[in-house]
Parts: sequence; C-alpha cells; structure tokens
Amino acid sequence: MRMLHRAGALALTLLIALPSAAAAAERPPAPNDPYYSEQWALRAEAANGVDLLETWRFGQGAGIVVAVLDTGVTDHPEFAGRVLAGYDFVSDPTRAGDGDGRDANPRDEGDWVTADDVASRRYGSGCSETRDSSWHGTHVAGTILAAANNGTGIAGIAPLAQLLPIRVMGNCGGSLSDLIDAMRWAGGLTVPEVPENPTPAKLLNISLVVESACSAALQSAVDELSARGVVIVTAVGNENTEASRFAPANCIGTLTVGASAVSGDRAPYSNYGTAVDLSAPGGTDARGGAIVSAYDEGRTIPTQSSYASRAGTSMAAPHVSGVLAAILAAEPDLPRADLLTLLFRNLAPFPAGSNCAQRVGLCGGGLISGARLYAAFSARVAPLVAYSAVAELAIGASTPVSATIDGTAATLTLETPTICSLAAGSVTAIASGTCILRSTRAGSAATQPVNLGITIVVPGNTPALSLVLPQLLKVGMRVDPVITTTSDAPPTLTSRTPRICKVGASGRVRAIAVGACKIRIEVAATATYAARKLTITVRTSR
Ligand SMILES: [Ca+2]
Ligand SMILES: [Ca+2]
Ligand SMILES: [Ca+2]
Repeated sequence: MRMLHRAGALALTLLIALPSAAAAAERPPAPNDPYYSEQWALRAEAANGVDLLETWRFGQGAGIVVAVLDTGVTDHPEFAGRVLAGYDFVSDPTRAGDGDGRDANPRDEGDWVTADDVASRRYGSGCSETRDSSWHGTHVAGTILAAANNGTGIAGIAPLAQLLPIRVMGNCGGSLSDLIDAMRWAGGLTVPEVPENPTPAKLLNISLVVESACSAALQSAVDELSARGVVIVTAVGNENTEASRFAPANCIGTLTVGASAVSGDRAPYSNYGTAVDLSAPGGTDARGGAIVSAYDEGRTIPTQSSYASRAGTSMAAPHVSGVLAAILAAEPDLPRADLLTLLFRNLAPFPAGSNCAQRVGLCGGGLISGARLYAAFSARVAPLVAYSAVAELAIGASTPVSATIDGTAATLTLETPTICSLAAGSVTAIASGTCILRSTRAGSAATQPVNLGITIVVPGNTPALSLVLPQLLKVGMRVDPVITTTSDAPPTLTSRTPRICKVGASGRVRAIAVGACKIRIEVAATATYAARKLTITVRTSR
C-alpha cells in the first residue's frame, strides 16, 4: 500500500501493520507413510502427542541443518538427498570399527558386542554384555527428519531438514573428549586437526549421556555454542534416577528432555528431577508403546535399511529437535533465547493424574506440543512500522528518510548503492532506477519479524531534445536533420509515414511522396537521463 507522488511531493508518513510472517498456514493432511499409523507420539489425540500436522504448519524443516551426534548413520532411503558431509570423531580405533581414529566418514559401522569382546575386555571393563548393533543414530535421525509422504516407512517431524551426521560413539560407547570436539565442530567452532565444518548446525541432538559432572571443557563448549545461537537438545538418560548426575544434561544451557510413556506418565526408566527441562514421547517397551523409526537389519555391520521400535530418552529428545527444526524453518532468524522462551511458555501440561502432574519438578515444565507452539507463534503481535520517505526523487536531489518500529528509530540499510546513497538519515539519488532501503528486525517470542523495504523511484533527468527540419521538403530531396539533446544516449530517428518520407541509414531524411511527413526522434533511458521522444511534422511537395 504505497501512494505514488510526483517528485518534490510532501514526504509521506505511512503506518503499516505488516501481515503475519506465518500467515496462518493450513493444517496439512496426514502423510502416506505406512508406519505413520503406528507413530502414536505424533498424534494430536495421544496424551503426550507432538501433533505432527499442527507442527507442519510451521513448515517441514527446509533449509535447517540438524546435527545428530550419535553412533553415525546408515545409508537409509528416508534420508536420501539430505545427508551433509559430517564427521567421525571416534578417536579410539578399537571402538571405531573402521580401522582408524577420526575421519571424514561418519557411517555407523555397527556397535555389536560379542562374547569374545566381553571376555577379552577389548572395549574396556564396563562392556560386560553381548548385544547386536543398535543403529541408534539412524533411529534418532529418523524421528527428526525421515522423509514424509514418500509412501515408505515413517514420517519424520522435519522431513525436509538436512542431516549433519556426527559419529561420537562406537562399540560400547565413546569418550567425553570426542563428544566435546564433536559438539564444537557441529556448531561451527574450530577443532584442531579437523577441517572446518562447511555446514554448521543451529540444532544439535545429543541422545546420549555420561555419568559425570559437567566438566569445565564441556560447559565451555555449551557456552560458546549457545553464544552462537546453537540449541543443544539432549536426552537425560535412562537410569531412573536424578538427571543431574549425567552430562551433558547437567550442563547449564542444554535443553534437556525426559521420556514420557503413552499414558503421559514419566517413562519408568527416564531420569528425572530439576535438571529435566521438558518431556517428550520416549515410549516404553510394552507392546505398541515404543517409538518406531529408521533402522538397519544387520545384527553386526549394516546390511539393509529397515524400521524398528525402541524406547528411551534417546527417542524423546529427537521429538523436540524435530519440532524446533520446523519452527526454525519458518523463521531462521528467531534468536535462540526467543525460541526457547516460545518453547517454555507453550508446553502442554502433563495429563491430570499422571505422575508428572502430581510431582512438580519430576518431568520438567511440560510436554512438547507442536499445536500449542504454532498457536502461540501465529498469534504473535505484528510490530507497528512507520516510515517517512518521498516516493520519487530526482537525480542529484537529497531527502530525509526514516523508519520506526514500535516507535523506536530503526536502522536503514541501503540495498542499491548504484542508484542512491544514504548518509545521516538522508538519501541522495545518483542514477535512475529504484532506490531500495531496508530495515529488518528479528521476531521474538511475542512479536513477528519485520522486513520493511522502502522504495524510492529515481526517474532520471528529462533530457533536452529537439529536431529541426526544413518546413517544406521537396520529393526526392535528402536533408540532414539538426538534432540537439542533452541525453547521453544516442538519438534514433524513425519515419512514422514511410510512404511519404524515409530515414536513411546515415540519418538523412528523404521525401518520396507528397503529404505530411512525420519523423520521430527518441533517446533511451540511461543512468542519468530518462527516455524521451518527440515527433515533428513537415510537409512535402513536388
Ligand atoms: Ca575412523
Ligand atoms: Ca569412520
Ligand atoms: Ca517415510
């Protein structure tokens, strides 16, 4: 809504209520993935359901990088085309299973443990039980961003997000120092002897814990990443004890997720206490009560992609990561603090009567709910934006320009330095075209973002232009017209009456029949001058 005024008109002050950034997206239909029917944790009607379809009103995570720090990932069709170049931080070649220490290939090599491994203690004395490979990283990543509506398997929560796979666990776990380096690298901080991460993530999912205080080095990594706007989503662990005993959940600034059972109660294994920020579905091993996600059929090394149900706080954390990826896709510049405020203000209450509802501080502040988050996000206030500018400005002229957002002066930046300049609140036209000034402000938990573009048309100077021919042309006669113009564009002549007179290649005018000869002269627009044309009429005679 901008009124056009001629150059020199009064400056306009316009008040604009900007349209909502997320103008009430539709609730999409249910996806066609066959296991969606088993993904109870994503349903609106579940006691603790994320509500996938309301979450998708934010979008599906396009453009958002989610780092999954885990056992690595297998080659799974649910991730096809969206796997970025991650890294393998497992420094212990014995645990790594790929024959070396750190490397650029974060493939999950399998983390199975044989009776021989246990007997030989090759993975350490803490590795006391045989097991098949867990495909843990693949399962976690599937919940966050498995492809949706591809007629296959499950639907991920942010199915267009990009996966940055980072391997930190091999056979029987990993080391804290590897995890710290991996976290730093994932968020774009430098790590010695590791190439720079070309695609840093704003979201880190860490579905693992170590029983330890939050070390100074780990807290420092969390602090540095937080300062960069990175959100670290971490599981609180499955030991049915105080979550504060486990890192990185006990670090200040991680977003810590406990597991909720189908009933909305705390899952019996989930760690608990004031170190838990919120809960999300982690399920239980009871029939139908676990979380189905991507997997591999291999009992040792990866063989064939598949799906499996697992329960744990490892499964709860990726539900939160997926929802945050969807929100960030809708508004990538939403500051970290505002994203977290939005989240904490809009958790769903635990179901009445559940053990989480009965004991405040047991399971965090509530349950993640895409529906509540979207309702709050779309109800944010549009800031009142006002600006004062002319609509049109002649070359060489200057005019004051200003903008306010909610009554506070806004900073304007110049987008078109070849057309105009901006200094001390005054814009000066340099060349014809459209001068664009911009003011942006990130959204917050309470307000929508602002993206104000002020356009000022610079029409270019009107060039002097004249064409002189004799009043009377004799048929057969050729004359040189006298042309004057101040335009820096070459003038062109054309005959509007080609049966009466013509313009030759040399620019001479020749009368060929008796009548009224109309000759047009025109100059095109240049950086300095506007286009202009005029037509003169001369009579021809024998
Ligand atoms: Ca390796
Ligand atoms: Ca590797
Ligand atoms: Ca799928």
